[in-house]
Amino acid sequence: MEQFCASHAITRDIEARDGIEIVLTSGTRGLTCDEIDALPDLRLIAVNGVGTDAVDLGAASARNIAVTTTPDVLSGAVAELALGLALSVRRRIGEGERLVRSGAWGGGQKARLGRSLIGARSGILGYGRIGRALADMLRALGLEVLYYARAPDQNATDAYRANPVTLARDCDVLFVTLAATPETHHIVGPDVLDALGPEGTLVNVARGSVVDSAALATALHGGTLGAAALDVFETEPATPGGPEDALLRAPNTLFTPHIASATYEARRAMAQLVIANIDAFIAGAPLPSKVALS
Ligand code: 8YV
Repeated sequence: MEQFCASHAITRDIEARDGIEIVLTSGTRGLTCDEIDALPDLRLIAVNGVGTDAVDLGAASARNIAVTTTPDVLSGAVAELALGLALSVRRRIGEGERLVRSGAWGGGQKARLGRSLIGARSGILGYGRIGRALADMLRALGLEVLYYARAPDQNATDAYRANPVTLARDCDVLFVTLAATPETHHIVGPDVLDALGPEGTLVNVARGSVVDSAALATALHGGTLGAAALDVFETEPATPGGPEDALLRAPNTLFTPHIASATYEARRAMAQLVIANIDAFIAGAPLPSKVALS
């Protein structure tokens, strides 16, 4: 395994031990190369989530360890949070709520003006299961939907844009729903934010690493980007005074603490799918939602 591990320190709370065949982990917790290395009998990594970016897939594949996730069952929950974030940040619902609670109801009408979502052009960066579930919701609200993916989807009714900058230029609200991979790291950088512009809104429910948060903070503070709503951050948890501080202090923002799949309904279905995968593994049956590893 040596060639795959960046370091050989066991960085988190898994100690080397024999006999462990199955690890159940979350999408954000994952399992590092060192941890995989420390578990010589490991045969299955069951992820309670869809993100595999925190799992060292190379190390898993090299050891022929199966990896499963919980696709589909959380798509609606994640998509609806993205929709809620877009509506809330554009209509300034969070700011309005704070005005009422602080007793500053009469803060002036101009201060309360927002931008409508209905009638806006939406762009979806990443047209997988979650992106397509969101597209269905946006279309149902009468919004025009554009999307970017590595290749056009032949079954899509939505209009394709060949790169993220063109997508951002042609939409008012850019939703980020793509998987975090080395290729998508900082895919939303200064060029995409510039293209989205001072009236544009960015919504990220994917992973923090796909957005260059320093560039995002600069764009928001400088007014070259209209607004941003984030459920995910490059450093989680994001805390005042921490690495995301400039972002947390930026105007026209709305933040949630990585809760996109956190509904009773989605989490119950995710748990059932995780258990179905583990049961199938124990029974020696095909795994219901196995990740294809190269
Ligand atoms: C969860 C996620 O926060 O699906 C993912 O990859 O990030 C989220 O759904 C997490 O995995 C819950 O365990």
